[in-house]
Amino acid sequence: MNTTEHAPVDSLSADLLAMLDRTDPDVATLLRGEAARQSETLELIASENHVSSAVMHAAGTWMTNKYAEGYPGKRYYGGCEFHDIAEDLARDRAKELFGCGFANVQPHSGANANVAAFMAMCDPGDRILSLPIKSGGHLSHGLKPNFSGTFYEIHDYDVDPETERLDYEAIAARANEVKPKMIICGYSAYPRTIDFEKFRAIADDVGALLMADIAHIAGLVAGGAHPSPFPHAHVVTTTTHKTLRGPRGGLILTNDEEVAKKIDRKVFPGSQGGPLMHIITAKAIAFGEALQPSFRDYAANIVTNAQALADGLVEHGYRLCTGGTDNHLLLVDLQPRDAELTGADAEQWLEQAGIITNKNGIPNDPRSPMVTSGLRLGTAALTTRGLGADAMRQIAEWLDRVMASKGDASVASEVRAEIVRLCEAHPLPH
Ligand code: DSN
Repeated sequence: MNTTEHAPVDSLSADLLAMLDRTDPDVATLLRGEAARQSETLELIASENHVSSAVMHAAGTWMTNKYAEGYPGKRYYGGCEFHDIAEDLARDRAKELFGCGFANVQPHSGANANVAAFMAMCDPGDRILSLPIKSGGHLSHGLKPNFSGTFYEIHDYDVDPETERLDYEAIAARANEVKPKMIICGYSAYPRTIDFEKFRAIADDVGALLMADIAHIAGLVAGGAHPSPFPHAHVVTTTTHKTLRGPRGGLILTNDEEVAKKIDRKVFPGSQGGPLMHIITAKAIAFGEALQPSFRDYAANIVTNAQALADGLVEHGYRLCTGGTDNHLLLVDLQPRDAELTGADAEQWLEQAGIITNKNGIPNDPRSPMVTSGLRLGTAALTTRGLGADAMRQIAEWLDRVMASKGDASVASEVRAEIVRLCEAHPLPH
């Protein structure tokens, strides 16, 4: 993809680029390219977002230089005075944001958060009931080559083959058969509201623990646009960089004091060493931003935009898995529009036009995960740019124009020029 490599950047970034021009021009060039790529393209990957300048720059400060193994007040290294303050701020803000009594902000990622949660809640070999990746689950919920599928006995529940939605009666029946130690809810490609209360009732009926992985919807939960997993889940894991719009990282939450003690032990020293204090500092800032009243509007707008994008695509003849969306993402079945069209082709053609997406399997997809019959689209990053429902209709038209052209280069370049104009009118946050 060609970019101008002249994206408008904030003054701190400009200083960094000027320094790198002298000391490491190769890196200066790639950073300018990436800044321009993000500035001039539409980001529709459902798990991505654009952080504020404060979050971005806080992740590159003096806080990166420090080892701080342990927890505030109980470190294995001297010199942690300000790191304790940063971690306490992040923990307190996370608890306030999600309305719970405990937060561990040290997981390096959502997958790392899940490692620690599994270790805290279960023993190796225990039975776990989860949605498989092919139906919208996450690889850390039981995929065979992952730690989860390697060390635990994983059993599946599935979405209903007709409605493609969670069928709580069928899940209850499956839980009765399997008698799992833990049930996992929360997904990577499920466009509908999750009923955490029903999941807890199913878990209680079979004496199981409930883990909610809210990585995708954390920003919606924080902003009141999706029901909270509290007080229902025994443990909640999430990433901090998707709809929550923080730095890349993980987070574990609970209201159960016994679970909390185990989580702290299983994060450190159980599965990690030194926490990334620069990222924890950036998490504190992001949680502070999410506590502002404006974040509630942001969360509501993400959902309104997803529904407008869904309506636009349906008008162009696409089928949406489950028939639509309640959250930030759409899972588009490409087959009814064009039986030959694959997710892999669509992803590549759209990128040429400046629309960034990812191919995604749909329930019962006959194609392989590297090809797929679907596209997953999300509106968190578009909403951060300040785009609204009218823009979503226009984006649906661009998506269709590019896919209908089957990768025609002149169509891609025509759409790309229109997208650059829209992006210039809605610059990224500084
Ligand atoms: N890989 C992420 C996603 O794209 O949904 C989940 O961790």
